[in-house]
Order: sequence, then structure tokens, then C-alpha cells
Amino acid sequence: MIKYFMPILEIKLVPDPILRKRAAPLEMVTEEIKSILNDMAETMYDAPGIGLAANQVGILKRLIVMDCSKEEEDPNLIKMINPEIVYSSEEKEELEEGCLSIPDHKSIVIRPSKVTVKFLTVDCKTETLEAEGLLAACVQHEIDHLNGVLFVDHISRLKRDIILRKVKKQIRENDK
Ligand code: GNR
Ligand code: NI
Repeated sequence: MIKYFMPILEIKLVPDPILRKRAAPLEMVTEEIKSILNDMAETMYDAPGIGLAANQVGILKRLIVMDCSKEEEDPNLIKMINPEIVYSSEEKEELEEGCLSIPDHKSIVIRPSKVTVKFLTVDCKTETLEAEGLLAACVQHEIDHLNGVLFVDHISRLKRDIILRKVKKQIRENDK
């Protein structure tokens, strides 16, 4: 496998069982981990998406990348190792979410409107991020992925079953 020439990773789609697994924490930040995070960022921008969790590219490690900057703003790539929510507001917010692993389906999800996340940087420093708005929804969505949870798990069972059934059918038809 000539890894250097293939930085864009394949995004796993439902019902791939890896999306339902819990990713393991990292004990060390190695060059390999930094390289995976770079490939994940490239994959996210290429998709395009505003976040990506390692499970989505078949890697069961607690790694996420995000960039929730608006088109007119400068890029703001955030890489997190072992992210952990240390505060969630009582106040909730509704936001329309999509997922690269559940293509072409969006749904309103209700989550805490503000969260504080503790994580390791690629320089192995502990940092915290206070997030609200889209960034708050995104970081919760990504940490969910690391726990095998998908945004459809936050909506009604009826809506979830409809979306998952449609996606599976689409994928079957694309494979024909
Ligand atoms: O691209 C994405 N958009 C998005 C919109 C609202 C809340 C969360 C997200 S994350 C998603 C990319 C993705 O699937 N990340 O796991
Ligand atoms: Ni997702």
C-alpha cells in the first residue's frame, strides 16, 4: 500500500459495524497519529464536511477533526485527541444535522447548546474548547461517533428507521 499517495480515506457508510464501535483512547501522540489526523482533515475538506471522527474512516482511535468556519472566514482546523465533554449546558438547542456516513439525509437534533471539551493537541498539550452554536453541535456529533453513536439515535425511532432503510436501499442500488 503506497500510503503517501492516498491521503483521502474511504468514508464508511451505515450499516458498517465499525460505526457502532467504541474507539480506544490514545496513550501516546506518535508521528503516525499526526499523519492520520492530517489525512482525516484532507478527507473532511474533500467530502466536504465540517467534522470527521476516526471511526468514519475505519480507525478505532479517539481522534476527531473539525472546521466549522464559514465560507467567508479563514479556515479553522481543529484536531482533537481523546476529546472529553467536561461541561454541558442545561439549555438545549435544535440544529439540523447531517452525517457523511449517512449520505443525503438531514434531521433536526436537540443537544446541549454549550459544551466545554477537554482534549490533547498534536503537541500533546491539554487544552479546553468552549463551544456553542454549530461548533457545539459538531463536537458533540463527533464525540458521539467515537462512542458508536449516530445523530439518528437522537431522533424518533420512526424517523431513524425510515432514514436508515432509505440509505441502505440507496447503497444497494449504487452497488448494482
Ligand atoms: O458535515 C457535517 N455537518 C454537520 C452539520 C451539523 C452537525 C454536525 C455535522 S458533522 C457532519 C460531518 C460528519 O458526519 N461528521 O461526523
Ligand atoms: Ni457524522
